[in-house]
Amino acid sequence: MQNTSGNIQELAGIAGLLVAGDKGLLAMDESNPTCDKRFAALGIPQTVEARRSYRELIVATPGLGESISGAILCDETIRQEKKDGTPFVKALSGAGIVPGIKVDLGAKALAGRPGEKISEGLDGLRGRLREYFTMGARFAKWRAVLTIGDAIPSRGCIEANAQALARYAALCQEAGLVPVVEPEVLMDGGHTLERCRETTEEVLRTVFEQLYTQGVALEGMLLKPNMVVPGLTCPVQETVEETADATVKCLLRAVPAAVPGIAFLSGGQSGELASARLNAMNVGFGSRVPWALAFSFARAIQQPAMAIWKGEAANVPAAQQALYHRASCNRAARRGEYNASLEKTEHRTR
Ligand code: 5MM
Repeated sequence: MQNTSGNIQELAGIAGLLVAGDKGLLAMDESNPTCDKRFAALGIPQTVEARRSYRELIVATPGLGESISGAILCDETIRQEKKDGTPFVKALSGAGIVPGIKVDLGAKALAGRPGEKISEGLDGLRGRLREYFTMGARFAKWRAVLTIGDAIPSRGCIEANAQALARYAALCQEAGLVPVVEPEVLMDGGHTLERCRETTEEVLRTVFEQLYTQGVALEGMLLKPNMVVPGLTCPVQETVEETADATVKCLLRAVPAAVPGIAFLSGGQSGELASARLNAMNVGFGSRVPWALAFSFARAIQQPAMAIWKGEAANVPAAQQALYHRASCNRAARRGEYNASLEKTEHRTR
């Protein structure tokens, strides 16, 4: 372990807490453009106040802490408060949910590599992390985006993103924040499950090589990868069990055992499918893998709630019910106890 910050035990404690038992992370860190795009599709006004109200709905959902260990916020949200003046960070901590923060500044076009992206945000990151720690964040997240296409992702794109992820992770650990390392191989396209598997393995191997080179303590971080699935428009769509099998076997080849947990992104899968695939992984491999198999979903937890809310105060309780339900389904998936019948017996908030 090369990290010299002397706080590795503390980081390992937080990382362990985030994936303990049957809980997982809630990603509520959509950038303003992404959040606005989702609001626009549902006819919700795209304003600071609408985004604040929606995030208050989430943070104030009764019983959310039963399934959610940590919530990832964005820069706008971490500075906001509930209507009664309670800072979101305080409300989350009060509900037993560890506040986290997304710190990349977005995926931008990678020079000289048409169709490929590099996530930016390393300049000034040390200062931003210091501020977020003071505000109460105890973990952070950085997402790299890899696209599958003709001759992409290139080695240049994979290596550039892996190095940025590793430099971000090292800075987080120095600041006392657990880095959640998110290399996302996108589901967009007609590629096969096998192409996703080989790309994901190459990306993960490169990321862990860079994490080692930059002296990141694996015990004090979490990995947030894509599941290994066929492209959205691939004519062959493998079964839930086949994707679970491919995902875990890929991870076993590329992710060191010292990493305490794997918290998957949902990547545009439906809530039900994401829960079913996570469940199948825990049923088939949960007791045989070295890391916790958890979740860090955004759309697969939030989408039904946002659609019910529609920006109307009167819809808040029903939307919170939907959010609580999806979070509870994923909690069941962590235990390997999720099945389709749970979708009919709505989980009720307290
Ligand atoms: C892949 O996106 C992450 C997980 O969300 P899904 O479960 O919906 O795939 C998510 O944390 C994402 O990184 C944030 O929403 C931020 O995205 P943008 O692109 O708005 O910064």
